[in-house]
Amino acid sequence: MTFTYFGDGAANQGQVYETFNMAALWKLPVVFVIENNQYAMGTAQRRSTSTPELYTRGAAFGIPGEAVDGMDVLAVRAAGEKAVAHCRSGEGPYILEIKTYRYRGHSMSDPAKYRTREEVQKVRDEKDAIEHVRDLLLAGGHASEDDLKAIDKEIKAIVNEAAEFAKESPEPDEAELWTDVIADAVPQDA
Ligand SMILES: Cc1ncc(C[n+]2csc(CCOP(=O)(O)OP(=O)(O)O)c2C)c(N)n1
Ligand SMILES: [Mg+2]
Repeated sequence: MTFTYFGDGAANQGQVYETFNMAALWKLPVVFVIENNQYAMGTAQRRSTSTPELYTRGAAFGIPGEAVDGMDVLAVRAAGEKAVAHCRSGEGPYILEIKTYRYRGHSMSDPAKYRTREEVQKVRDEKDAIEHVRDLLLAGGHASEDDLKAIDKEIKAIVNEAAEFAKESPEPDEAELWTDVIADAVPQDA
């Protein structure tokens, strides 16, 4: 069972459809997760994409799919479970279009001038995924404000420690280029 992730911009590339074809032909147990954050680098989806319902992109290959509110953790879990059950039953691949939003630019060199601050703020205020799950946890009595603060603190420490470890570690050996790189041929009888 494999999950493969790519963006709305990547979803417009030709090799995605070659991959869909072979994955469907070989009934591979793969969930294609399309993270639709509405921008491909600085290009808004409406400027680049003829059919924006990316979850339907597998139709030509017989691959079912569905769109999911990516800002709703429980909806994502439910859709993920459904997709996994589909793949594990031997029916081949499944597409999940996760509808989300990118708060920051594509990279450090992207000042995000192609959209307004108000647009970004509106999503933060109204749809933020972390705030949503926080509300669910508090409302359901699963955690207190203090519990959540403690988790935040713990996570910040883990991230800081990982960043320090990365900065202090030596450059990896060239031989590491091949570590975990797998490019095996599919057996003839598959
Ligand atoms: C094969 C290939 N073509 C083009 C690029 C240049 N490129 C890098 S990111 C990007 C846009 C990706 O958009 P999306 O998949 O939506 O990712 P996001 O910007 O949301 O992170 C492009 C065209 C690339 N890295 N590889
Ligand atoms: Mg994108």
